Amino acid sequence: MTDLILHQYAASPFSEKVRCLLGYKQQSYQTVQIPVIMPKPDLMALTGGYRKTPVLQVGADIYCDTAIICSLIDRLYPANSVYPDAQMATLGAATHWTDTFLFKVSVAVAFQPKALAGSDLFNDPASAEAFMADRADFSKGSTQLGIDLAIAEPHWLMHIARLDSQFATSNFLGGDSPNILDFSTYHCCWFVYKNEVLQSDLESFPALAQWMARMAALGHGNSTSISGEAAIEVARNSEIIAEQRVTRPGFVLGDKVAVMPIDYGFQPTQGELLVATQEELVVKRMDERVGEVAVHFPSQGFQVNKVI
Ligand SMILES: N[C@@H](CCC(=O)N[C@@H](CS)C(=O)NCC(=O)O)C(=O)O
Repeated sequence: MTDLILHQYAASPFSEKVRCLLGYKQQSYQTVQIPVIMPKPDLMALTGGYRKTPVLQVGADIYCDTAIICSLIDRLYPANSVYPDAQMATLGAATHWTDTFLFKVSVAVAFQPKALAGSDLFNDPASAEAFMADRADFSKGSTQLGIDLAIAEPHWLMHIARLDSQFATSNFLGGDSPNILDFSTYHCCWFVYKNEVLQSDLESFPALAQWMARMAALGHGNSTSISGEAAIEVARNSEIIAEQRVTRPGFVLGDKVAVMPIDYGFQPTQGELLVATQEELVVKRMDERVGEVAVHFPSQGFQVNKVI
């Protein structure tokens, strides 16, 4: 059995995407509850800089971004694949739009003034202030995470109405069973409609509400909580499983590189290039608490630059 450790927090929509996929695959895994805001010292020891949530750990291999996390889970547990071979380009495009543009729109809708009344975080002024300051730092240098509610809301309602129409004739976006687009779409809808203040808005979209209930019924699999320190111990006692392979023009194995997202969260991970292929980037790095780890990123949505 492969021991998966999901570094996550309960309110994180992208963590919900992964928890639901693990539920669909009926898997057991461990979780580390990471802080919602910086500092995240145990996570930083593992990733070397990448700070988004969630991160999946398999021994000394650390997977950043749900695009690569979900494809790894599907590869490890291939029954009921959510990546049908014949639709890889379509799904790659659609999930990227959903996890970037639709997610940004969902953040604006979920954090609209009337919704904040229903949020524990925003009911405590000190926590709200710390959260806002952290997220301002997180998105520094990027325009990709913020959008005005006045612009976001019509885009949200348009897509929600289209989804509602489609679910009137189909159980899942994938047809009779879910594909990866169901999971990407679900975490955005969950983020908005888990707030009681916004739940009544779903009454106008009954087929969407039923699909959300079907997705929720997949569950989260079986998870056991462990400490960040225990996860670090696992990494320290494991060998890297990533196999070296550099096919990207202009790069060679062992190049000193920095990898970071292209949209927001410009906190780079630096190390030696271990893998650079069409689909994946892997950096090998050394940390005094963790030992040697391989940090994996999807090529889509990330940039790799040489460090002189
Ligand atoms: N493209 C990333 C997006 C992840 C993301 O934006 N996660 C949010 C939380 S759901 C985040 O990192 N927020 C800042 C934080 O948790 O520190 C993915 O698919 O994993």
